[in-house]
Amino acid sequence: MTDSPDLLLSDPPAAAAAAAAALARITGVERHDVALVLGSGWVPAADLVGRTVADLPVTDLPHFAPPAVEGHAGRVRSLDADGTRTLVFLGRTHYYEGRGVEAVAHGVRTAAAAGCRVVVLTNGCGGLDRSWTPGTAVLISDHINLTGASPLRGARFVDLTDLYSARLRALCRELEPTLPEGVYAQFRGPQYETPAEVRMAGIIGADLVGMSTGLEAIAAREAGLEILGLSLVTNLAAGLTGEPLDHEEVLEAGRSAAERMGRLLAQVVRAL
Ligand code: 8IG
Repeated sequence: MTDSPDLLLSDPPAAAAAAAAALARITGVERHDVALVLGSGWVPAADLVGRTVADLPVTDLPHFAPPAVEGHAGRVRSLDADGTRTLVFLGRTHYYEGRGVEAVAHGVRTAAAAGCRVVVLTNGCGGLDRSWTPGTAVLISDHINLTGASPLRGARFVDLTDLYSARLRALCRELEPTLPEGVYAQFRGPQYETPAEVRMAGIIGADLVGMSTGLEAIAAREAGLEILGLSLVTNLAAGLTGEPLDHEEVLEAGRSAAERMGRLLAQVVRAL
């Protein structure tokens, strides 16, 4: 296969195929079953999901960028979760990094090219429901894409009904009946919202505000993956507490929730 630094822009599926081929070669794992994308607060949970078969910097795979954010580790792991071959991205490329939608979608496209049928997209985000204290996990029921961008090119009229699989959400609620559900609004970032933007998000139907996941979910649907979205509320959205938002607080909420989130993901991967 031809490959060049420009392939990600000229032919994203070919770039994903190249990355999947490198993944198979480096890990010795020919195909994977499930992919996990671990966002803010979820990275430490990876250790609890399964036995590590291989662990590499994501930049060892073609067309992946190094991580830009503290708390996003920039590694890829192949895990064996009682026989389920699990591809874990510890960290992701965000739209606000300015590398384009192709870089944002490259992980889920690589997962699909590696054989995955399901992707679990996780994130840390702000919550609009005051009862969701930092550390609350929420199932994503739907999203509102406020980035103005799309990972799709040309006249690709992809259906987004049931984008966040009702089957997988029901399965999660069987494992953890108290898991609430919410609509995730993706802002472009990297700044957090103003209090007025948070009020707007609530009025238009959002329960969660973040800077990832939506664009990845669209690309994952196009690639034929079944999608589970899980948010970790690391902070009440701006303006709801009277206090400013602090990235360090966000990281701490993740560290303290890691074990619960890891157990949840371990159960989910085994139940798929
Ligand atoms: I962690 O309050 C985290 N990520 N947009 N707003 C947005 N993204 C976030 C937030 C938040 N917290």
